[in-house]
Order: sequence, then structure tokens, then C-alpha cells
Amino acid sequence: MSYNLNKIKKSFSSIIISLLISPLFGFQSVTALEPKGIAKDYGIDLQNPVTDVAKDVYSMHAFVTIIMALITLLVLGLLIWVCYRYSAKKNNKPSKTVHNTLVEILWTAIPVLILVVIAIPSFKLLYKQDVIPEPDLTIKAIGYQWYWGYEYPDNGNFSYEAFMVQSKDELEEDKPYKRMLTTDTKVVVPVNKIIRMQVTAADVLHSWAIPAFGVKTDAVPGRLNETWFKAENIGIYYGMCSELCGVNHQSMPIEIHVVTQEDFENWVEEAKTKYASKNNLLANN
Ligand SMILES: [Cu+2]
Repeated sequence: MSYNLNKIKKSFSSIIISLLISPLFGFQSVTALEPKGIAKDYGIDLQNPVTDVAKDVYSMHAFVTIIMALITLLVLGLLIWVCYRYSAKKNNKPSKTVHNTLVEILWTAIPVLILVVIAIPSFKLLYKQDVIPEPDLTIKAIGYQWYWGYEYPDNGNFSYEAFMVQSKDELEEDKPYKRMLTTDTKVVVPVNKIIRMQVTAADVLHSWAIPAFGVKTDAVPGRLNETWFKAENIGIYYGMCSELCGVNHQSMPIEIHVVTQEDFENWVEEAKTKYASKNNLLANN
């Protein structure tokens, strides 16, 4: 009896809670973004690719993994066969053969051919990553020990920094909290637009990397590196500094919000005023 009563109480309270929450969710679904480019617990695969380059990286990885698996199985099979067929027990009189021209040519030529088969799509992909198509927007990322700075030269030239958020309580805006990945500010880009990322550093080597975009570019002091991406899905994507840069290397994540053109323009207007006072301060100093 008491069990039933508890059950009724529980289901009643869950109805009340969902009634209270549902308008909230209804409101949020208009603007709230979901974290998409993020590692999954116990995951072993690459992250879901959301750019053309990342998709090619994904299939290149699968292609090489299949070749690698086949070679490994072949070598394992050969070893097992040799252990069995040419064991001392089965060969009282060991063979004196030291050369076999045909076998030697084959085990040189076949691996060379396999490497050529891997190299051709690999060079194609390198070229695709390297040559930046006509960009719609340029953003500059600057690596510091230990945070990233961003500049939007095409949209009023405002700049700001992105520091890792230590706990959920530190969040200043309504967005999901992901441990070691969420930053106080964020990089915002429009969906389906070609973004040219210029990457540099102010102190030591860093690397600006977003796995879901297939992007990883070294940030080198005194040098301006470039990369590009065209994100095809709205959502939040995370990345990290990927070049060991000192004691807080793990504390400089990258959080990118891919939004509609309209949301992007709204954010730019907001950012212009939000980060303007800071820029003026810097200019006056
Ligand atoms: Cu770094």
C-alpha cells in the first residue's frame, strides 16, 4: 500500500516538474545549441565529421586502417604457417636456400605499390586542406600561455579572450557545461560559410585543433599560419590546444558555436559593444 502511494507521489511530482520545465525547453529550443563535436565516453572512433575535409580525413583513416588490418593478418598468417610448416620437428634436414630472386622482387615491389596507393589520396587531401577557397569570413586565433585570444577583423575588428571555465558555477551565459572544454567566451561562426582561420602565438608553440572540423594548425610566435573550414551543421564543437605548451597546456580548450547567419549577425552586434570597452582600454594603454 505504502509502495503504491509512493509510486503515485513520484509520478505526480514528475508530472509537475515536467510541466514546469517544458515551457523552459520550449523557449530554449529556439536558441540553445547542442554539444556535437565532443568525445564520447568509452568512444574509440573519430568524432562525427562536419566539414568536407573532416569527412575525407575520416574515410582516409578508414581506408588506411583496412589496409593495415589486412597486412597485419597476412603477416600473422605467414608466421603461424612458417612456425608449423618449417618447425625443427618437421625438418630434420634444414633447407640451405639463401636467395630467391622472385620472392625478393615481390616483397619489395608490393609494399611500394601499397604505399603509392595510400600516397595518392593522401596528397590530394593534404592539398585540399592546404589551399583555402575564397573565404566568407576571417578569424584570427592567438595562442597565449594559457588561453586563446580571438580577433574578428571583418566584423568591426573586435577582439576578446577565451579562458577555460573551472566549474559550472562560473558560467555567465546559458550554455551547456563540459568539463575541461567549456570556455567563458566562445568562437561564433555562421553555418555553411567558408571560414579562414589565421593562427599564431604570442609566447610559445600552441596548436589550434577542432577534431570534428578536421582542423589542426600550429600556432607559432612570429608566424601567421592559415587553415580553413566550412561547418555544415549547427551546434557546439570543442577542441583543445594540441601542442604541449607548458604547465597549463590542458587548460586552453576551444569552444565554437556554429549558428545561422542571422544568429551570427546578432552575436556580432552584441560582441561589438561587449568587447569594445575592453579594446578601448587596450588602445589607451
Ligand atoms: Cu597551448
